[in-house]
Amino acid sequence: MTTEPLPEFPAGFRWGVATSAYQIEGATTAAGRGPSIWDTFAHTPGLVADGSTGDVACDHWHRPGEDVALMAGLGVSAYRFSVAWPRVQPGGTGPANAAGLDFYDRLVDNLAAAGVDPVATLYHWDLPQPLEDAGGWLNRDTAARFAEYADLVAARLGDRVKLWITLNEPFVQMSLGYGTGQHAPGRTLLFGAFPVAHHQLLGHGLAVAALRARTASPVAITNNYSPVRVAGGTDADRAAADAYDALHNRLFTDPLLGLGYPDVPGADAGAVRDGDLAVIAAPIDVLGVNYYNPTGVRAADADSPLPFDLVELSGYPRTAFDWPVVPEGLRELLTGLRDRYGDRLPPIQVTESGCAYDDAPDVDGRVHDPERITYLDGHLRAVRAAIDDGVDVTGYFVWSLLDNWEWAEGFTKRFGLVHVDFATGARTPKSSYAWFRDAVTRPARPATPSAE
Ligand code: GBH
Repeated sequence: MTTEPLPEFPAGFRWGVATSAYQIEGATTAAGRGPSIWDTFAHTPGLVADGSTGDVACDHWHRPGEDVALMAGLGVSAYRFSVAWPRVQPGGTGPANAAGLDFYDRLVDNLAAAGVDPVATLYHWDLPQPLEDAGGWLNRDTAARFAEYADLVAARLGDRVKLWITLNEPFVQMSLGYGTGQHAPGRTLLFGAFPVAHHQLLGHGLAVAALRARTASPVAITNNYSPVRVAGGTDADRAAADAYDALHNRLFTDPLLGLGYPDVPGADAGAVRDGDLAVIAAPIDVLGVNYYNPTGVRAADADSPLPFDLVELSGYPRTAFDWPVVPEGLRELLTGLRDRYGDRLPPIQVTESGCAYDDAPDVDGRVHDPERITYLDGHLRAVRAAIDDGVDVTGYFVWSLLDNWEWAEGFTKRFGLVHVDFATGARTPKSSYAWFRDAVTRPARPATPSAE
């Protein structure tokens, strides 16, 4: 697969790959780790597509050296990983479990030795189960617990982490975790899940303060965004699209940037106390943006429990997840954020972008994934175009370094630049790995697009 050389990116642009703890680590009882809501969810029969769990996952806990070497071989300047809260506080409260933190301490040093900046996400959905038993993110107390946990991690990893990300995709934690129940903890509260949004944001704001006291490194939050396309021509369709846009794209970002909550059902449910909005609007240095695809929205049927209907966008290629491939949606998203928030918007890093395909080794043991190369090429051009539009985008992380445990889809969806044989743990770089290596080493090295 050959593509034209990518346009150059600004000097200092951060090229990275991303993973998350429960999706790759395995070793779920090692070094004193406690259970998380995802252990509970995955071990409940019928909730994960292939009945699998993250008990072993990519066995990264036993292979950190091999995985750092894969990153060094890629030439990326950064690695976004997440710290597992139940490794640091097995019961969700109390002093740090030093053995759990040791792992990340070594990882951070190994990354630095390989010339890769550690970017740490503090929460990628693996809430300690004891906190869920006390109400989870529906309980205001969880916000304070999260800030204490952030303090423990920062006390140990401090300035060696080059960018701190408090939460990953609080929208998905709220909507799939507590709204529809497709993710852990499997609650089905629909719009009754709004307190989960507020308590995560409050936890974020309190964690920002805790991090500022421990580190001079920049602090961020990662949200997922989806440009909304109106499907249908009626006023009701447009109103439904606006409602979905407020819920998906503004519910977290408006209050983070000092604008308070948009008008979303449930957002007046009494969770918000005096002073909370100021805590939530604590300045951040970077906005992390995860993008997968736009969403088509039209007015809901009369009997629908939701005020909108999501419709499949036609006319686009699709990934193995059936998500449409729309690279121009990323440019639209980035310029749209700038247009919506103007001077309030901090610099952006695209903290996840990637795709799932049914990648398998060929007879020679090589893994060819030309669709992923096309996908990444298109999305990187979209980022470059947004930079030309004047949007301050300072990094791009591929989701993911490794094929991994894809939540409710188990092992059935492969997002990696590196193929993983889940029976043996064997890693095989795909052709997209070689392509991305050549992309990230520009412009320091002349472009030699790989033809693999
Ligand atoms: C991220 O979430 C997660 O951070 C990461 O852990 C995960 O592995 C990765 O993405 C891949 O899934 O069917 O058109 O309605 C992604 C959040 C929410 C993005 C659902 C796509 C559905 C698209 N996703 N959304 S559609």
